[in-house]
Amino acid sequence: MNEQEHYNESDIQVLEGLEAVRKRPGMYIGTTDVKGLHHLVWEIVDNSIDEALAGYCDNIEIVINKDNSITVKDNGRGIPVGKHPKTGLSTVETVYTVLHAGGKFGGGGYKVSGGLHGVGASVVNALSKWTTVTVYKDGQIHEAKFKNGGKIEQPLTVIGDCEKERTGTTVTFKPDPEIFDTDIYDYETLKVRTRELAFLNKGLKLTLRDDRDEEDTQGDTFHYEGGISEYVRFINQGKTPIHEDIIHLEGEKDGVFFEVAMQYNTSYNSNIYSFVNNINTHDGGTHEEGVKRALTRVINNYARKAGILKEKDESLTGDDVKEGITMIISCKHPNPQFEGQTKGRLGNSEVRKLADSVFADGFENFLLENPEDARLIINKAMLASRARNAAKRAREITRKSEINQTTFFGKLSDCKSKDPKVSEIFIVEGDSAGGSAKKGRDSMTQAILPLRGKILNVEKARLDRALGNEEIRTIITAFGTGIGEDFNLDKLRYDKIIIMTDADVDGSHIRVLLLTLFYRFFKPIVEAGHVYAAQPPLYRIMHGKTRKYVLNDEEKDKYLASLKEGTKTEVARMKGLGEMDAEELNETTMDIEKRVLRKITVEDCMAADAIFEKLMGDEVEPRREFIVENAGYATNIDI
Ligand code: 1YM
Repeated sequence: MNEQEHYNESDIQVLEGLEAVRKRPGMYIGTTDVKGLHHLVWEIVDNSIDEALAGYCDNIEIVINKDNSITVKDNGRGIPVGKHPKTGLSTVETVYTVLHAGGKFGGGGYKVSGGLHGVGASVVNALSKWTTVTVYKDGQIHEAKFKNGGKIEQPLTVIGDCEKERTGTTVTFKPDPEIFDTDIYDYETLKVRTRELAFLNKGLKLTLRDDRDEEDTQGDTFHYEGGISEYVRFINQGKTPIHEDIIHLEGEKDGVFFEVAMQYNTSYNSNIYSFVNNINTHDGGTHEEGVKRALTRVINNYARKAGILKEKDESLTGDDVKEGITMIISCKHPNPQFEGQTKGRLGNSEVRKLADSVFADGFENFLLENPEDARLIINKAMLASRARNAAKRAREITRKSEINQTTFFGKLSDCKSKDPKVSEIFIVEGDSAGGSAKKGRDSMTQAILPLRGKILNVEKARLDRALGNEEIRTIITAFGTGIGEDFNLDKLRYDKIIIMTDADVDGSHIRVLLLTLFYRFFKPIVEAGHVYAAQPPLYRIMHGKTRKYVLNDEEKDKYLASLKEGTKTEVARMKGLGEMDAEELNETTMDIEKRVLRKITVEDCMAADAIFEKLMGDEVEPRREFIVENAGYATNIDI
């Protein structure tokens, strides 16, 4: 009788606990939308992963069943089946019905479950219509069943025998549709995280299968002996690495395990992802800080010692050495402290030192043993540094220009009007065309900025170099918007920015450079539709005393066909802007009434940007060919 009463009491407590979860599911799993639905899977899988981290499990299967219930199966030791001293229930029932029970039972090891929300198996059970737990252990199959939010339907019972060697836990649960907005699982969502878990836990085999799909009988199996190295390789697919080997370093201290894998590619972005106990630390933390600090220090030390970075050169910054890096940082910690609003930051201060020393030692060795790779890595960081400084200079110049405009306008012949709504600027290729344009313009509303082609040669011109270019600096000043952090579209001094270049290779060069410049630094100007290409005529047709300019062959043929025969007709192909006199230029290309402009879109700029990147190679001939073959979009501007 006494025992019966006791059982009832704890039974009531248990039910109250699970009821609390059902009342406020958000507190335990964040949300009850599709995200929360998927969260349930990881709560169960986490228990299997813990078992893998403890060294007893190397195979996990996840199945979406036909009825949108989920089965998770592992080959670990199996949840203990004995009676639990405190609850009087079997351990399996305790783990699945007592809130926060999971963590208290495990002896040592890393507990990944309970990371973000401190929840576990009992929460999944509380939010499920039904749950079945099967344990294979000591030659027997044990089963417990729960229904309606974790009420015990069938206490743990031996339901059969199995081979003595067979051990493991299988859990099937059906999320309660009364709790969740949706009960349909998304295969892709589960796949991405399953793959990630395989990368983060090397050697562990994870299989995901969709039994709703009649054709998918195999599912996807993820198994990476290389762990996070293979994660880096995966992310860098489709990018161009600048060194062959992925750098993979690891170390351990006082039960804290730390590892990092990285490889540089030719892009300008960095992909750095960090994890603690398989949980993504979006906001970084001590593990990330340790690595970044060491990365910057080691590269600078090496570059100085090797004489690549001279005494007069300023040190490379964290941003410089990060350019083009793909890096995965993974830390397994027995007692992680998650900080910040979203608990996405690791706070344990001892990890900073561990991460720093593991990374610094290993990375320095890598550089010493691979001097060729070291040179490529450092060169990349130095180019990033130059680009950063150039952008800074350009910003400073535009700032200064507000103080003393005339000094910084260079060759700009500005218009008299200060009203941006009626003002326009022609960026003109070459001094001679610039001269004609200046004479032929309406000086009230039209500003002329001539560019000298040679200076704008894109050979090896990275944007930092471009920004070191005086004329480009003048462009920035003339626009008045500033650049980078200071950019302000409202300050644009012209309503129309008109690129006026020839339809030849050199003209393409300049266009590609300008469009790239606009795309990277003045995108809002392009988006707002302020950038245009002038369309100088391709032919001049004299018919008796009448003169006619046409933009392309089609127009020429049409015009010629319409002419009266007998009168003398002369067709001249216009070679370039430079050969037109002021009057001609005005009449054909600049006069607001007669000219034809083509609006430049962001897509035009993107295409130019892609070409620009290809142009960065060292060999001249393929580059020249490339321009001639691919600058078609740019020549179209002139059609
Ligand atoms: C499909 C879900 O839960 N596997 C699992 C869970 C446990 C163990 C093994 C386990 C842990 C320990 C000892 C230990 C859990 N046991 C407990 C508790 N798969 C799944 N596999 N023996 C077995 O941590 O010492 C909680 S989870 F608390 F009962 F030990």
